[in-house]
Amino acid sequence: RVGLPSTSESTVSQYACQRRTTLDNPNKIFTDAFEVLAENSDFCDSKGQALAYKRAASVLKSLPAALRCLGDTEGLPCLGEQTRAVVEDIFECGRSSKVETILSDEKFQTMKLFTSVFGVGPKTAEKWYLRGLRTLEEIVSEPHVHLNRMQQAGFLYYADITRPVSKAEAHAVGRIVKETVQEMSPNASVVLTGGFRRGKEFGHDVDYILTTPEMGTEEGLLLRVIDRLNYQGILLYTEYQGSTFDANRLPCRRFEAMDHFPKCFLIIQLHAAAIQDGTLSCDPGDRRGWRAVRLDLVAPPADRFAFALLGWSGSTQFERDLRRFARLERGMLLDNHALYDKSKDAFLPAKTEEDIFGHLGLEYIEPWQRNA
Ligand code: TTP
Ligand code: MN
Ligand code: MN
Ligand code: MN
Repeated sequence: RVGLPSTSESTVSQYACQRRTTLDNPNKIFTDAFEVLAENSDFCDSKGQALAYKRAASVLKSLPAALRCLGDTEGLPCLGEQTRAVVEDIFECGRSSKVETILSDEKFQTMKLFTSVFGVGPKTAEKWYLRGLRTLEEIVSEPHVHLNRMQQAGFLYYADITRPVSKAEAHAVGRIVKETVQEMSPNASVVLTGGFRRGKEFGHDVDYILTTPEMGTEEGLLLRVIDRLNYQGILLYTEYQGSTFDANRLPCRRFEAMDHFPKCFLIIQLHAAAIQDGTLSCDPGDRRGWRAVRLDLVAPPADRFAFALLGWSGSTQFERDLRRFARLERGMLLDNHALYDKSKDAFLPAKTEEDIFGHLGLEYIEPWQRNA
């Protein structure tokens, strides 16, 4: 069993926050299959089953080498009968018939197409599917379909938004945000988060955290940044959510990605001239000289920066397991805002992510090792 940890030397933790998961994934053939199964379960509203597939994929992503036989899955956490059967299928036939069936299923294909539109979740997609709609053209031309503002933007910029954002484009967006912030608040900081902080080459959007040393000024700063981008004429879509943050509220028990900080979900125009090497990841035939990019900005108060950074850096699976580990192994509650120790009945403050890992008694995991 060369290359894989045997049970005697080291065991793989059931918690992603106790594993180091880089972007190089030697088990992609298996994890891709699990991710199709997870997505299908999510479409069918089987949250528990979806989570089981996501956990299995996450465990395999953390392994230093490819599985060589079914026996290599022995002793691994989060791999049950169903996931082992998929691994066995892939070893025997080079593919999983269960996955092939889903991929060729009309409902799955349609749900995948509809949910690829910004602002369309599984609920809406299913409603459209049950009405007999099958293509994006049918949706926009159907008079009885009501689209909200977000979905309208999703259709309008569909081609751009579904095209992956490159690292160079993400940094170009960061420079625009930094320049804008600098003009108004020289002490404020703009920090990259999300998938690009984890080292990804491509992403579906760009995520930055804004914060000011003067507590209580972050919400105003974010609003002025939005104003300024709007004045520059590069804002194509703006969805602003004001703060609902309450410092006395306990961290939430269940995993939910949404937090209470002031934030915005934007679509901005990124011009080729703003990019270091001057090339946009667009069709070569595209003569506009710009592309639309999804940008998320969040503005936590300074004393919550570390929690927000840890929460927004992802991956989602890593975040889920951090919170589950805190609750089940340490009797603590963690979310994007705070860490609370139940036995001490006290909030544990943190200036850095290292402080949070320290409070949890976890070895520090670098952002690029959080691709669980
Ligand atoms: P995403 O931008 O959705 O995902 P990503 O950056 O990991 O991957 P991609 O390349 O596809 O963009 O979310 C980033 C993290 O932010 C994710 O762990 C969830 C978290 N998040 C919150 O904590 N609160 C929120 O309100 C939102 C919208 C996201
Ligand atoms: Mn790896
Ligand atoms: Mn992102
Ligand atoms: Mn995002």
